[in-house]
Amino acid sequence: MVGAVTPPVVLTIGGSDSFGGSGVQADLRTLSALRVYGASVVTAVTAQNSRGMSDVYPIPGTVVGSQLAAVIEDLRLAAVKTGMFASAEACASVTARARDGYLPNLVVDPVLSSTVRSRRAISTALERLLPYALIATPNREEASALVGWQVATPADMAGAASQLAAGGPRYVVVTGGDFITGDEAIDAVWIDGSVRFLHSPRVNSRNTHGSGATFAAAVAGRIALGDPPVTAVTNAKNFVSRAITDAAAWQLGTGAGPIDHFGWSSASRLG
Ligand code: PXL
Repeated sequence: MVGAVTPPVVLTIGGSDSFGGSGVQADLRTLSALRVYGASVVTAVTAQNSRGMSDVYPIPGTVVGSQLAAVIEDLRLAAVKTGMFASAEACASVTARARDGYLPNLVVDPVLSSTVRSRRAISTALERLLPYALIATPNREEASALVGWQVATPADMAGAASQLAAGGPRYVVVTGGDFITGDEAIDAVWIDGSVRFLHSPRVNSRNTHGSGATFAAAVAGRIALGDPPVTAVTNAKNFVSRAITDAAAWQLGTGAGPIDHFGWSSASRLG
């Protein structure tokens, strides 16, 4: 019977984006597009739009812990994704649950927003969460903050991926969506002892708001659907590339607009 199969569950832990294009909103949209059921633990409320972030209001660590307790005592999680933390305490409450084995197939997107007050303390707290991650997905800037040196070139991305993998995660993807050589964007993936580069075609669009969150959520969603990690990464990358391409002509907001999670503007669906 159609609809009789219970969907897998992914929990996303992160911030609310008032603009709607990134954070928990992007994660739930991504999971829905993949036909995965999404639960959410909110770590911060952000005031932002397509032109940037104006304020971050942290949710107290105890409140983050309470949301987490409610979810894990009731739902069987297939995978978990973390995004923005606005306090070290909130991150630590997640790390405690990860340590106790409640957060399977953990994908850590180590968001380090410059708008957050305690950026250094959060970075340190994230380093304590990373050993429990199956996959970490920093961009070049986040990777730089975590390794303590400037990650610029593809060789740097490979070095940072291996350095971060030494801290725990089995797989590390240093995303370089903003790093274009020729007609390609490059990501460095640490897999089982060596680094592989993934190439994707350059997409010319300023509508990329939420593409990092979407990538990590798609990785978690694909893992929940049964993909092996490397396949999940490749599928997630294709998902994001397609979503960026499809939203290239969208005019939502006056800055960097959102991406097309559901393929509403796919060429195949037009007309
Ligand atoms: O993609 C990074 C990110 C995650 N979570 C929230 C955000 C952002 C970037 O703006 O606002 C809530």
